[in-house]
Amino acid sequence: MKIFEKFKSLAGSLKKTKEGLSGKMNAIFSSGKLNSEDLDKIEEALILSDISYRTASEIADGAKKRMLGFKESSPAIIREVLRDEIKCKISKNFPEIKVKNGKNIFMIVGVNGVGKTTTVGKLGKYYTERGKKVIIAACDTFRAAGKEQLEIWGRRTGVEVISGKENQDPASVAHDAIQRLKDRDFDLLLIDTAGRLHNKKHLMEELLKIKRVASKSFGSELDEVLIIIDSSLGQNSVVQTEQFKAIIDISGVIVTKLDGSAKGGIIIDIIHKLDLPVRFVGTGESPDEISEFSPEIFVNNLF
Ligand SMILES: Nc1nc2c(ncn2[C@@H]2O[C@H](COP(=O)(O)OP(=O)(O)OP(=O)(O)O)[C@@H](O)[C@H]2O)c(=O)[nH]1
Ligand SMILES: [Mg+2]
Repeated sequence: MKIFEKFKSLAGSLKKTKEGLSGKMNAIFSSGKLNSEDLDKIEEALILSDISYRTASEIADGAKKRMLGFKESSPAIIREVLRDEIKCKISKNFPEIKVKNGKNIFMIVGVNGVGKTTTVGKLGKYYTERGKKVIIAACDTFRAAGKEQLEIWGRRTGVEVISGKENQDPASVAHDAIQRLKDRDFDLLLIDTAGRLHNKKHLMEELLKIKRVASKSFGSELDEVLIIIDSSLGQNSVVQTEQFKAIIDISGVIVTKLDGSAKGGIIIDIIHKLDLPVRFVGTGESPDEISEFSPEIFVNNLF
């Protein structure tokens, strides 16, 4: 698959963030110089795309320092310097996310309504198309609709779904799905969980229990615990990630609803401030609307 094809939906879904940033940035770039007033404007523009104040100042200051090394200035140079500054903040050496040979488990967590179940459905299709045999555990036994929603996704994408009865202990559903993962030639189990807020102690304990029971049945740690966050919630989703991370080990982030949001700037904070890799972005409601994340493509499509 060509690079452009692979990330096309990531580029397209940044349209709103780009629209928000471009007008302001272009006005700054067009002066061709970068004085302290312009730096404040850059900071403001970044904050409006939901980058935190601290990160926005670091980016503007970093760009200013870099500019000192240039004899000349032009709109193109300023743009490149800013892009480079952001790229440095989000290009970290995280190990790649991969489905290794043998058995793999990814567990999906997050607050209510952020797109967990939809993402599980999309990932089922994504990895099936890449030659993996995928099975899904519907561990949201809280809402009857949660299970039905996944069964529909399963039929749509040809992925087997293991679901429990309403109000069954979600950890036992995970356990049953792991037996199936081990007994049959499946490569990857995706565990969907019910939405919850970090401050609901019993619900967070339930999540830890699912993880503990799953690791025990699996015989090793889960490969990934991915938090799903809704980009339209802006900085709130950065806070949510931080709060979840304090309670449960998170290995990566999937940012949904980027297609309808101008707040794509949060991705910079997730990587830079929270030191977590962004693995995928959700770019729409359909099964194919998921894209791998690339720092390069992200920055090149910001402004
Ligand atoms: N536009 C857009 N909509 C999305 C995306 N991902 C999910 N949605 C929509 O967001 C809504 C909620 O999605 P769900 O997958 O049910 O969210 P959830 O986190 O499983 O919700 P709970 O299980 O209730 O916590 C649905 O209407 C989805 O179609 C996305 O990337 N883009
Ligand atoms: Mg759900």
